Amino acid sequence: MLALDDTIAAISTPIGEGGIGIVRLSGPEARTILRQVFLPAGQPCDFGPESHRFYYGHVVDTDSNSAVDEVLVVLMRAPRTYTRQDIAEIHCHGGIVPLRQTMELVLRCGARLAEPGEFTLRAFLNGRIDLAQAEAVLDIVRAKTEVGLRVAMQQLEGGVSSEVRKIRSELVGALAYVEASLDFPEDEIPPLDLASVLSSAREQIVTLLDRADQGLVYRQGVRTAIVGRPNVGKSSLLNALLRTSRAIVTPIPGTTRDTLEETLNLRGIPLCLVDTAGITESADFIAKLGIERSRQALQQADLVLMVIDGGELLQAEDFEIADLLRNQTVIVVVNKLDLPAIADGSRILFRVRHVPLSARTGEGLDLLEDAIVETIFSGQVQTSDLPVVSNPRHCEILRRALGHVNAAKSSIHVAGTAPSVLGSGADLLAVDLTAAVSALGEITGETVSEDVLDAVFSNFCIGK
Ligand SMILES: Nc1nc2c(ncn2[C@@H]2O[C@H](COP(=O)(O)OP(=O)(O)OP(=O)(O)O)[C@@H](O)[C@H]2O)c(=O)[nH]1
Ligand SMILES: [Mg+2]
Repeated sequence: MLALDDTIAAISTPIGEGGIGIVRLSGPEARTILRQVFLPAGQPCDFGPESHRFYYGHVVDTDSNSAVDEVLVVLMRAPRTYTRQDIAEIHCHGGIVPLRQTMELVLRCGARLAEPGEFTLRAFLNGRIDLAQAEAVLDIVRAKTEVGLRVAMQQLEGGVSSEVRKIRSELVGALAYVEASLDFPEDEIPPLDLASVLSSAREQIVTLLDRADQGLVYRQGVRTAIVGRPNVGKSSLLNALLRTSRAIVTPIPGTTRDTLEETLNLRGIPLCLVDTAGITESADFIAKLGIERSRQALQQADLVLMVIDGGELLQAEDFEIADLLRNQTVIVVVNKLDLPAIADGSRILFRVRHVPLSARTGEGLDLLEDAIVETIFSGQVQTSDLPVVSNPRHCEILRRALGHVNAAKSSIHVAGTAPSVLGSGADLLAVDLTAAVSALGEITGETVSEDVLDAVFSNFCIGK
């Protein structure tokens, strides 16, 4: 997959019926293959083709001499292309059959079926984008909200990469200094305040990691389970939050039998809301299966909205459910605020936040939304103009790099900082700095193994 000298091809639009469907080629033979399968309308001899210009005509199967589809094609000559190679695109009518046939033709003419993400991989291997930027491409495709998209765009434009590169280059400077002191102990080396370089690197990494909590939320969303005993208004709450009548609501306990998921864009945060079957002891066989799913949803949730009925006395089941939530991030929703208040909601999960509301009238819903946003961000205000790390792979690397920087810091105490006194600890210092520098390089892809590349690009779809 790391080879660049063959020509890859893929259907780059989703499979199914669409307005158009695009077969894309990248590689040295893209132009030749395009000329083989495409017959331009009008004066065929004119078909250079000129770069970055659309031509109208037909894809023709030369074996059977039959037209496969009426198309527009464009050839983009390297290097002004997505992959920095020659790229050809054939814009077919968006049906499965013409796309398949066109694909078969280009494969017959010598193209190879592209692996998932291989176009973007080529963009990376050819140095057009770094690895973090390549990953941002996928995040853009998958962005669930506008804020998620903005975070991904910043990453694509190199925001995250440039922060990481800055830290890395400071550490490279420190490493060069330590190595010079080791290699040429006699020489006069301009002094460098290693301790402050390391402190500054540490601080910058910590800041990136702090902001990453938000980045992860915007990229991955928050799984939010709505739980409670039957009939307290869980499905009504789901509907109220979604502002549609998505789930069935009835006065009969046990209405919801299975978990039900919907995505909600809550002020830019993608919430995956899961409505669950009311948890109760008295249940028939089918209901028990549903309740088992409720328990699973509860365990998998990042955030739990526990609903209680404010219009009734608290029941043993409420307390049993509360018991299940001890290690979870929870907001207690005291529902049915429109009815005379009877439940003493404060008696349940008293350390967590309680929000009284009425799912029926909508009163208090905005306060719940505030509470959700504040809980997710632990009360921190969002800063959206700074580049935000939003990729778990990057977070893991930053944590690793932080470990190496911390280790280097403690080696300074052994080694001292002046070149003349950089004693036995200097070797250690060099090892830790090298590890930190190399780790940070994995984010941008300067130092990265084939396995990591495989892992990153296998998440892409074919044709991207
Ligand atoms: N007065 C009032 N009634 C409500 C409110 N929210 C829900 N209800 C009523 O409570 C009953 C149960 O509502 P659901 O939303 O189906 O409750 P649930 O928790 O999903 O119930 P199960 O699916 O059976 O576990 C229905 O009759 C709703 O109309 C509210 O805020 N005020
Ligand atoms: Mg329900």
